[in-house]
Amino acid sequence: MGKVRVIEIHEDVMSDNNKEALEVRDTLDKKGTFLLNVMSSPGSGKTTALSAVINLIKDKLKVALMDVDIESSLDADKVSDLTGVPSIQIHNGGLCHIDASMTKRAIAEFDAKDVDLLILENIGNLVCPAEFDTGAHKNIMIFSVPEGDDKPLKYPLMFSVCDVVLISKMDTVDFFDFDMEKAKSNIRGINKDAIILPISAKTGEGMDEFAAWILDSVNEHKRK
Ligand SMILES: Nc1nc2c(ncn2[C@@H]2O[C@H](COP(=O)(O)OP(=O)(O)O)[C@@H](O)[C@H]2O)c(=O)[nH]1
Ligand SMILES: [Mg+2]
Repeated sequence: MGKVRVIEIHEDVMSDNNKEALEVRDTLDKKGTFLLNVMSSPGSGKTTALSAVINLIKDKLKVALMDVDIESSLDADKVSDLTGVPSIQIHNGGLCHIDASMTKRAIAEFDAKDVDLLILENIGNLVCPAEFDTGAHKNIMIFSVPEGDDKPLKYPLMFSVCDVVLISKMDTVDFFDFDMEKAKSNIRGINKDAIILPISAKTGEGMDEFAAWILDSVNEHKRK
């Protein structure tokens, strides 16, 4: 049997993506649009938390949403119904991530000139989305109380690329063996700069702080 030649394409794919992500950020900077990438495992509460926070900020900012899923437009429809902001659904062909070329094509669907804040609800997955720069200005992730306080130890890359970690479903904390101090120290061990915010879309806990962080980030981006 002849030797099989192995070609490493990972680095090329990544460097092409990184170039494209810089182009996306540059285009959005010129239009004054801030892109926020939101990642988590499926069911952590992205759609619910985003709908709630959009309702707190939509009078102050022009907001639009891009939702990524393998099939259906359930989440994009839900956010649009609950908030009234424009949304589009991206079907990414069954891939476990979205990359900058896909963001670029999706952004072209909006007249982004008139959008202050574009939110990307990424595909539910804690591995692949962390590897691809989407062109976003900030990355946030949500991990929910039922997923367990050791999640950061299992998926360190995702926790390392995020500016904010939201710990969601705080209303369920009494029903799970979730140690908040352990969760925070597990996150801190990977990413000492991340802002950690416990939230509950059900009770409203932490939602004002989440909204304030978004408003500050968008305004800071506009000043640059
Ligand atoms: N108890 C509780 N349930 C929540 C909360 N946020 C979301 N959920 C529920 O968790 C499930 C998944 O939420 P969803 O927003 O669709 O998660 P996504 O897949 O990350 O977008 C739904 O049944 C939500 O009602 C919360 O703060 N508290
Ligand atoms: Mg969702």
